Order: sequence, then structure tokens, then C-alpha cells
Amino acid sequence: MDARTSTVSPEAAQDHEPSPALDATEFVRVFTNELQYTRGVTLPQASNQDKYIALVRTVLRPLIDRWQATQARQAEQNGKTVAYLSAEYLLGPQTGNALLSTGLEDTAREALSTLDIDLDELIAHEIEPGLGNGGLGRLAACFIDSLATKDISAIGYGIRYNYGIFRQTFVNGHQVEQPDTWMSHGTPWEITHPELAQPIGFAGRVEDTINSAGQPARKWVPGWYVQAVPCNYLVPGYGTDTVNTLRLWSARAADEFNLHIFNSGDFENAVRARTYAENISNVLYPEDSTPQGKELRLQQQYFFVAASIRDLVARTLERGVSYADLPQHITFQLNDTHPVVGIPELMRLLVDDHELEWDDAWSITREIFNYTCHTLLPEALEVWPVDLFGRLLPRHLEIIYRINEEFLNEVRLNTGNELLVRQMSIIQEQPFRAVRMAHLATVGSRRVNGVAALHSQLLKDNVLKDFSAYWPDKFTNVTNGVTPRRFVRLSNPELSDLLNDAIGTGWVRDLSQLSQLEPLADDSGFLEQFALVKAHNKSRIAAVLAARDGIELPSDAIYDVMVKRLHEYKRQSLKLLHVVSLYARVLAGTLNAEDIEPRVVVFGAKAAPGYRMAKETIALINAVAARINNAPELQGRLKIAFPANYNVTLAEKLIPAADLSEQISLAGKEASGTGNMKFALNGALTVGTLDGANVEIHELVGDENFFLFGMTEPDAESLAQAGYVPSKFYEKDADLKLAIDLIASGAFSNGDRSAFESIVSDWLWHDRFMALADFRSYLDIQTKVEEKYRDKAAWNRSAVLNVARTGFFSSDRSIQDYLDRIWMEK
Ligand code: OX2
Repeated sequence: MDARTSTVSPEAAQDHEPSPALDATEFVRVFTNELQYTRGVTLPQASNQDKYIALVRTVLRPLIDRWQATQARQAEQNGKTVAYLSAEYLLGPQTGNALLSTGLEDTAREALSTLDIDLDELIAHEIEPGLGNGGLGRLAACFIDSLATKDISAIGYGIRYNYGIFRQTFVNGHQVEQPDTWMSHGTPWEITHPELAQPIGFAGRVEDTINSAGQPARKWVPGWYVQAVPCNYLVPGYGTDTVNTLRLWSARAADEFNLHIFNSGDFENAVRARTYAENISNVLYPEDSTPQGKELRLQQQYFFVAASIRDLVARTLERGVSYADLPQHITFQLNDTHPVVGIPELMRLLVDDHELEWDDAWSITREIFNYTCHTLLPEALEVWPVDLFGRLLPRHLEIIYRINEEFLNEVRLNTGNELLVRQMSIIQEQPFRAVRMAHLATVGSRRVNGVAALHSQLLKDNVLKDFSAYWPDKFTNVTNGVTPRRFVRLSNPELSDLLNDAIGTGWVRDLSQLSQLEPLADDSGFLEQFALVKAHNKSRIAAVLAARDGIELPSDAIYDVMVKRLHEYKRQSLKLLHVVSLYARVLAGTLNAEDIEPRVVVFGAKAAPGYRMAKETIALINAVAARINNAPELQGRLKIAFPANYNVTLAEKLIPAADLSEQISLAGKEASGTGNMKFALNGALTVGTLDGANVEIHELVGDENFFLFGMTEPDAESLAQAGYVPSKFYEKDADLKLAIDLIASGAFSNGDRSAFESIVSDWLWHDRFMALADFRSYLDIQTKVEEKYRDKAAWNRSAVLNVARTGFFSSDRSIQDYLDRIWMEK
């Protein structure tokens, strides 16, 4: 690693948890002080809300001390800062993590109990900031945690949405979206600086001008502005003093309010401009993996990226760094294509505002940016119609055209291949003229990475094939990871205690130490304790779901869990076909219900509001659940639980309780997955295809500890080439036919055959993600799951081996890979 980033300090590797920054007496004093002077209430007057805020402010104090010291230290070191640019951060609840990092959990519990306050009740009071959709946003949250834990000078930049991911409710089994009011309890974790707002321009025109050296130049004259207000969140490392910053931008109208118009009596127009501008940071786009061609979304992207780049570049230049040296001091990591407009923005800043020569600016820009691609689905690759782009960002479009022209001239010169020139162009011509953001990102970045080994390979072979042939060294892989703090230490305290006893506490900062568990997989005493932890976690989630959703869960059953965004490629419908087929066979008398190993299938999934098939799948899952959960034949054998509004808070309770992790996407479609890692680390066995990071999980845990099924990516590709006809699979597989026919018959819709007709006909005639082709193999592997589960010792042994062998999937390791392969690579 580069000497400019400090390595993990020796003390940090100590084998104990952080020592508390306050003692209980001091805690009580600060807490009551906060109640009195920030909330203006006495203890007897205080509501839970008051107490929650006082708790947060008390915990923030030692963090703020550390934060300020970190900033001073990093400025003095004057090293390289990693700036993570992401439109999403799915943070999850903050309180538990802050208590963990400050070592204050026990102190807070003890202190508050002397005031008759239950810490857990206050923690439960928090509404999580759900400023992300799914894996991509949660990955960003894990990464900033790891950057701080590894003492890297880093800053996360994003958008402070007023409304995060919608709150999902079910009405008659159908998803209904409610606004997410995460700020209704206040935002005590946030430190806002309205006085540091920056104006961000949009639209307008570009003029010819003469720069200070008397040279002809271009100048953007925006048509309107919005203020970007920085809202800081503290990102504490674990077992270290480092506290980094997450800076989210909030939009505020440039002219607060037009008094002139207001005085003339036109009240509505007086606030219109304000509402329009502030809309920019109002809502998170509620989708995952597919773009929505909305102007507001491009506004959001430019808004946060322009504010972030200016912020960091200005602060770096202030330290006396020269333009040419910027790449030694800043690296911008582009989290998918959402922040890619940063490339022409940095060019504009350097060329137009700072008057650098184009070529100098371009070599700086290409050194500073790196791009992570998170998808393989062609429809998820963002493109912006040039007319929209040009209207909103006219100067940026000019810059993109010039970048493209020079790049294509170079390709032409080097290859003489006109077809290649067209394919690699940043501008697509068909079916409409548009900017291909993934191409812009690739041309403007120093390194491009995929998020799992298979994904990075498929990027090189398919999605960005021409680029990888042209620049083979530009491409690399960084397999995703998850933070062990939140997803083991905090979410699974019982397992954590067991691990601490067995191998010490070092694993929380160095997850590779989990390998020390390996011999314990053959220790029957340890296996028993491990099984007790799982049982405890099952009763914990059962209590949560009973209180939260009124769902009753059996205690002794296979907890078979599929939680992730609802998407056809993820194939929740394949899971459902498995369940329906068990029921259908019981009804048909070909399966004895007594022979079904008791199982509860837990789904958690939000569908993008405009994604029709996904929403219908949710309705079908709920309809099947309503029927089979009440079927006398299946009592005590099979149950579906589908709690609404799956989020990080629920994940933290659910994942530690799972026996079986469902990772069943069609091979070649899931870039990585990160839920798969969280489950394995918590001792669930995976039933999965060779897709995304499943490939690496399978390799690490070993075939006997993983339920592998389904086609490989090349299998799926050749089936598609040969012409996939799903109805053939339906015709030749009696169990599949029975299941689909049962759904088509209206059995789950009070006899209404039309209710799920579109799903049924999609299966038979389309089935883009080949659920039917993988059905038989999936059913067979589920039989193996049941067999193995009956042999408790064998199951537990495999579960322990999953924990012991998946330390690789720590986001600390991912961050180390980013350092070695991208940020600090020589
Ligand atoms: C997701 C990918 O679908 C998922 O496979 C991956 O684990 C996650 O990103 C983090 O890398 N939007 N969300 C994703 O990709 C896009 C685009």
C-alpha cells in the first residue's frame, strides 16, 4: 500500500473491543444535559423522541472529537483522498453502529437504566435512513464503513433525499407504496451547513469568450441555479480513531422566495421556483438495475456530482496542490454510471473555470476517475437522449462530443475499423441519439472494475468487449464484500459471543480469522452451541415478525429465506413454483404432506412502482401464501411468510435466523449479490446457481456445503442461441405442469383464472430468465436440502464451515483490493 495512506495501526489489531469513551455517570450527566438544553424538557416531561435525540447527541460527542482529530490528521498528512461518488447509500439504522464504534453500548444501557429508560426501546425508535434501493446502495454503506475502519482518508458523496426508498405496504396482497418519512423523527445524526451551500447551474447557453490569456474559450451561462447544501454524517471506523465524512447534498432554491411576485399577489408563483429547485433532492428513484429516463434524475446526478467535485477539488487546491498533482491527491470512484457526468464536469471546471489546456485537463481527468460497473443487463446501462442532455447541460454535451471525437479518431487511427468506431462511440445513433454513460465512464476512467469474478469476466467478454480488447489493462475485478460490524457483530450478537470465545475478537476487523473455526466444525460441543445460536435467532425473528406483521413462525422448521429486490432475473417466481409444486403434489396425492420436511419460506422484496411483472409476482406470492398457510393438509409442514417493507433493520434480524439462503438468479445476470455473503457468514447454506459471487462462495465453502443447481452461464447462452421455448419444459415435466396449471386454474385467486394470467403466459411463452428450464434441477436440489436437514449434525457442520470459509467476503478485503488494484496501484 502507498505510504500516503496510513496502514492499520498496531494497536488497532488488538484483541479486544473499543473501550468506552464515557463512563456511566458521565453518560447520565451528558444525556440529561442534552434533554434539558437541546430538547428543552425535564426527564419526566421527555417523550421517547426526546430521549432518542438526547441519546444520539450523547453518543455523537466522542465521535465528533474523533472526527475533528481525523480531519486535522488527514489534512496534515496531505495524502490521497478516496472520494466515493454514489447516488445511493442504504445506511440502515445508525444508533447501534455508533454505540459499537464508541464502545458505549454497555455504558449506555447501564446509565439509561438508572433513569428507568430501556436502551433497546430507544434504539427501536430510530427510522432507518433508506437512501438507497438495494445492493448498490448497501455496498456503498459497507464501503464507507470499511474505509474508516482501515484508516483510509476517504469521503462519501451523495444525495440527501427527503424521501428515501418507499415504505411498502400490502393491500389485498398488492404492493402499495407509501412515502418514506425517515426524517419525521428529526435528523439528529446530521450536521448541516447551509452557509457552505454552493450554487449549481443548469440549462442556459454556451458563449464564445476570451480567457485571461487572450485565448478564445467557451463559457457556460446557466439559465437557473440551485443551492447544494452539505449535510455531514459521521462515519466511524471500528477499533480505530478514524471517523470519516459522508457528505450528502440537499437542494435549496437559489432565490429563497420571490418577494416581488409575492407582493403583487401571485402567491403560487412566488414559491414555484423554490419548489422546482428543491424537488431535486426530494425523492430517491425507486428502482433497481433499470434506468428511468427522467430529466429529474439527470438533474439529481449532476447536482450532487458537481457539488462534490467542486468541494474536494477546491479543498485540495487550497492545500497548495498543483493541478497536475491532483491525481496524486484525489481519486473519484464512480459507483455505477449515476455519477459519470462528473467526467465532463471536471473537464469543464479545469478548462473553462481554471483555464487549463484541454490535453492537460484530459490527462488529469483520466487519472482521477475510476468506474465500477454493477450490472450485465443491457437495459440497466444508462443512456441520456442528447436533446435532453443538451438542454440541461449544454456545455457538458459539447465537452462529451469533443472527448468522443478525439477518442474515435484515435481508435480509427489505431485499428482502421469503422465498425469498431461505431460500436465504441460514446454517442449511440439508434434507436435515438443518446450519450452512453458506460462508454463515457470507460473512456474517462483509469480503471474499470466489475463486482465479482464472473461479472468482471463477462464485462470483458460481452458488455464492454471492444473496450477490453482495446485497453486490456484497464479492466480489473474487485469482488464485493459486506461489513462484518453490521452484518455479524451487531446483527448476530449470540454468534459473535460464540466466535469471541472460540477464536478471540480479532475477526471483527480481520474477517479472514474466521478460518480458525475450521477445526471446530468437527467438535460436537461447538456444533451444539452453534445450533443453539441459530435457534435463538429464529425465536428472535419470530418475535419481531409477530409484533411487526402479525406473522406466526414455527420454531422448528427450515428457515428458507429469499430477500432481495423483486426482479424477474432474480427469479422469485422459481422459488414460488417450488412451493406451489409441493402443494400441488400433495393435492394430487403424489406427495405425502408428512414427507415434507417442515419449512417456512420467507420472502422480502420491494418492486419498483412501475414494474408490472414484479408487482404481479408480489401479488401472486401473497395469494399463494394466503392459500397454503390455511391449507389443512400443510399445517406444520409448509408456510410462506412475506413481511412487507423489507429493509436493513429487518435484514439484521432475519439473516442470522436463516438456514437456507436462496440465490437463484439465472446464471450470467446477477452481477454479484451481497445478501448471499451475509447469509453464508451467518451460517446459512446457500442454494444457488453459478452466478455472481455465488461462484466464489461455492468455490470457497466447497461443493458439499453448498446446494448448487441450474444451468451455467454458457449453458444459458447456448439455450438462448438455440431458441428457448419454455412451453416445452412445461409439457415434459409433470410436476412443473401441475404447479403452473394450479395457478392458472384460479386456485389462488378464488377461481378467477384471469388474475395471474399474465404471469402464466409469460412463463409459457417468454420466460426471459429461464425459470422453467431450471425448475427440475431446482426441485431436485431442494430434495437434497431436505435430506441434509434431517441429518442435523451434517447440516450444522456445513453451516459452521460456511462461516469459517467466507471471511473473504468482508468489505475490508474489498477495500484492500480497491487500494491495491485501483486507488494506490502504481
Ligand atoms: C446491484 C447488482 O444488481 C448486484 O448484483 C450487486 O451485488 C450490487 O449492485 C452491488 O454491486 N443497481 N444495483 C445493482 O446494480 C445496479 C446497476
